[in-house]
Amino acid sequence: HAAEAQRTDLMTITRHVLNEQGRHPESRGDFTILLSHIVLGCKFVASAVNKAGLAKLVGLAGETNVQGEEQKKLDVLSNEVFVKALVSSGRTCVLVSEENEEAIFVDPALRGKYCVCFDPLDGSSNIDCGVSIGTIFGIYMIKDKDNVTLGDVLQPGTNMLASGYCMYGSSCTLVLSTGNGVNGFTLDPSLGEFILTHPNIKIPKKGKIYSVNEGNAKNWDAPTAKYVEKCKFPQDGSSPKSLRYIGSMVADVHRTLLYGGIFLYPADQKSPNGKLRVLYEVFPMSFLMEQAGGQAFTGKQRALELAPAKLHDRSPIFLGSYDDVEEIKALYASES
Ligand code: AHM
Ligand code: MG
Repeated sequence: HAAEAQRTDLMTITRHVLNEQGRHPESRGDFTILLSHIVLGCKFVASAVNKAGLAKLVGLAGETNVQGEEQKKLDVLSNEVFVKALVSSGRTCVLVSEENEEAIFVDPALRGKYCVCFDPLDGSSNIDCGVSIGTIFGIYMIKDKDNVTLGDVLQPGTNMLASGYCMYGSSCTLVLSTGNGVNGFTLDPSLGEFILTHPNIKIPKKGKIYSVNEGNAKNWDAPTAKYVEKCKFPQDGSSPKSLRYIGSMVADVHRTLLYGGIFLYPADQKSPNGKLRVLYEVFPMSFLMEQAGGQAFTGKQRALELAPAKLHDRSPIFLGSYDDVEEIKALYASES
């Protein structure tokens, strides 16, 4: 009968967030409205990604983004949809997108109290071959409504109110934390609604998978190299770990969250700060990992305690199962 009840008593993401926010009745309306605009963006991208091959949306749009990469049409489109949805929610004041060099300050008439940092379509190298890609977002509260500055988004990740990602894969899954655990919702295409399918996600304490771009091994620092060596040739009698690497952060982190293990994008000699961006990649994923009982470490400190100086700052990141991240922390500690 439980299965039947599930089918008739649908826990949509909106209903779930309203329940969760019941503790703060004064804020529940605003946050729910903000989230519903993010969800709209995700549904749009999900639908565009599904049609990409047909609609000839794939391919280069002839523009270059902040990091100097050629933008794909889908990136441009997704960014426009998210920016417009967030602005029109009337609940945001500053937006930071991977696709925009500068922060977007919302017109005062439409301003609300939330700041959103997001990567509208991450993993762009995977678009043209139909491999999973995703949207990542982190949400902050503005400090002073009458005096909005860049400082409102350049906050440590510990100040984050909520974060999440949406993965456009074989199914479309939205994983969200509002600081009270982690929940996963799957888009039911026939309803157009995200339904709670993964309540209270906890990452296994220790995992059997490591996930890293080993093509960069030549330039790694000693602790990273030692760690990966241990994954392959454990000296304590345990079995070697499996390697899984999709090259889409959302997909690699999603698997890590559900199956356990560790995801690494370390520093290397060529990129001393790694590749991934603090505000809209490292922070939201670190927040989710901690909320699920895992850890996120930069090689020097707890990732959420970073204080970004610029919008598109990068940081090395090691995140995943509690025990696996402990190991890498120990290697960095014995190094210094
Ligand atoms: P993007 O923002 O240009 O898509 O790059 C970010 C992606 C992440 O999704 C992924 O974890 C990483 O880049 C993979 O990088 P690499 O190809 O160097 O392994
Ligand atoms: Mg990205």
